[in-house]
Amino acid sequence: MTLLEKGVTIETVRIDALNGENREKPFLSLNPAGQLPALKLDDGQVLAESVVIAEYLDELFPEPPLFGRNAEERAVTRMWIRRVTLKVAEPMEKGFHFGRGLARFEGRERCLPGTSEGFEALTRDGLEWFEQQMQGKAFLAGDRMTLADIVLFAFIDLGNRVGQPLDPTNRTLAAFMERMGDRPSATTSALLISKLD
Ligand SMILES: N[C@@H](CCC(=O)N[C@@H](CS)C(=O)NCC(=O)O)C(=O)O
Repeated sequence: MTLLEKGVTIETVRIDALNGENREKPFLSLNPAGQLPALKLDDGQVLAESVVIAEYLDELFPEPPLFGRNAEERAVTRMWIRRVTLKVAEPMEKGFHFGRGLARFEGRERCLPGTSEGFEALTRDGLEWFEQQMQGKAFLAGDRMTLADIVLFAFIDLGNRVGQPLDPTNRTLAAFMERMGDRPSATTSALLISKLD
């Protein structure tokens, strides 16, 4: 979505994460954390961590800004990204990896079987908190769409796919999902992903 928002195209290489290609050489020599995405720069350096990659791309291709036009706006964006990461992304991922995704992930990382329900509850609490925070606002940072919204959108979407659906009583977030889902960057990326299946 970051690339599509900016109208930037880059060369892509498909890695079969479902079958664990990302956890083996040669991918591990690019990203020792064994996760996607990774961005190889022209000088051979490799960046990993999706938010870091997005911020790097935002610096290279500043329009439209996904972090902000000044230090204060960028700080506010980073604050929301961190909150989405801590309150939604991390517990959701653990809930998935330690529960429904256990068969896939137990050979890849330390899993804590039997704890997924607790993590799923933490995720629901986090989403409830965002439901309150989003009241009266179009986006997390107010009236400007930022990477924080893309991250929240992507994780709520992931939750819908891995058995942690958004509680429909979170109406403000449901409306946010519709708004974000209507963006050309969202419809196009969904189309691109469906072609990979
Ligand atoms: N903190 C990393 C997390 C990346 C992540 O969870 N990537 C998934 C995307 S499919 C992945 O590689 N999953 C397969 C695996 O962990 O083996 C980031 O934000 O880039």
